[in-house]
Amino acid sequence: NPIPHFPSDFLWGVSTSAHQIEGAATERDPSVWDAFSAEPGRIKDGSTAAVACDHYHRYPEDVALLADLAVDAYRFSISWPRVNTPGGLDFYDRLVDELCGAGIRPAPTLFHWDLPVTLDWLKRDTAERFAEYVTVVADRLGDRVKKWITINEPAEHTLFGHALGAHAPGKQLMFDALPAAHHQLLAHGLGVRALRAAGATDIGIANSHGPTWPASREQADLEAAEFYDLLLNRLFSDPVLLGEYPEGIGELMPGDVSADLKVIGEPLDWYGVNYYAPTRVGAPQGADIEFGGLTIPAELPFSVREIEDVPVTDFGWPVVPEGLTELLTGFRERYGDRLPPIVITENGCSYEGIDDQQRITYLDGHIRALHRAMEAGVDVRGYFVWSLLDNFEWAEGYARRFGLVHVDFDTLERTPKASYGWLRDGLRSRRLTEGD
Ligand code: GCO
Repeated sequence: NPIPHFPSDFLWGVSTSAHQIEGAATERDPSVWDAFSAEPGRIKDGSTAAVACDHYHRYPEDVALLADLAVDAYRFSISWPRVNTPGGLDFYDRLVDELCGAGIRPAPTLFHWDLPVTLDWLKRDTAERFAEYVTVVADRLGDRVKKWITINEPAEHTLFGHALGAHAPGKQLMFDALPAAHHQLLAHGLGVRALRAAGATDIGIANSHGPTWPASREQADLEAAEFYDLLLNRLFSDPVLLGEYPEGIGELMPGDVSADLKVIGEPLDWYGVNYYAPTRVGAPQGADIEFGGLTIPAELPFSVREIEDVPVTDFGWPVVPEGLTELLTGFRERYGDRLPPIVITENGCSYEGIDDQQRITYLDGHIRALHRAMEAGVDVRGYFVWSLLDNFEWAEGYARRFGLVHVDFDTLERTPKASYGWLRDGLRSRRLTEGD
């Protein structure tokens, strides 16, 4: 187990999100995901997150699982619709107290896709509403919560939710979805300012990133891969890390973009990366491409191709640990001293079964790849496994299991998997070597 070879102050954790685990949907205002899941055909197994893992009522048991796992921190998300509901913030007050009582650092994400159904990222003032919500939360929890994440994966929420329509809010706007990207990034910057005003000094974002591999050295494939990397990676990292959009993008964004970029580029204390795998990209092939549960339409100026000769998860995602090393050393080359310390805010895989040896192989491989990036000089401060529990995997419903802990969605019984024991042994052995 590679865990004991990390610095003693390295932060180990696991991640979840409100909509995917809480349930108790009738006890809060609706989100765009409640509305989307209610539309026939939107969720592959016809399910909704109305109950999910019922974490809202079972959080003491889940915090006990975190304590037994011996993690340092727990990344969860706060449901904006629940905070809008009278008394809704009380749940997070109780959860934070339970975590602190167990000696686990809370690391909440303030937006993880479950937008109040009354709001719309295509509208600029949603960014202002977000900053107001952040202030309410920070004022209530800031005495116990020190580590904050503003926005989770604005790239995916823009692409899947507003360009392709595969996720909530189900808009198929293609490139007219770009304002949703800009307004989420603006919300991130305004959220950072709101957190600073509340005294926060440990703030990050959780952006999804992976290396983009051209399908071949052909010019058409190289150009398609370059465009994909611009759209899915640099469009979200450049404004946050450099305070500027990549060449040619700024003109596509709404409003006074140069003024907005000063907000979006607010300095961060660390930069969160959600890593799952590289993406192999080639020129469009004139037909829709099915990939990892998604349909990439033919009219997009790129196509996603299979990565040959690598294992795949039960979700069909390639397993390429060295892609994490490549991603992080590449970030260090591109951003240099503009790159704050990195935290891996998500890394995980979907496999069936309680005796999930393949998940142990996946995690072991990626933790070793992370260590190689650190040995190459990348400043990484933490690593969070996606996810503590099997949960509502968005448009896949409950068909894809990412948990270290199995959830029986009929009985809601939790059963730690083999990977849970593997991680726990690694984390505890770290403590032994530290002599704690
Ligand atoms: C995210 C991720 C998670 C997913 C995980 C597996 O937005 O952070 O999409 O919510 O469940 O990445 O797909």
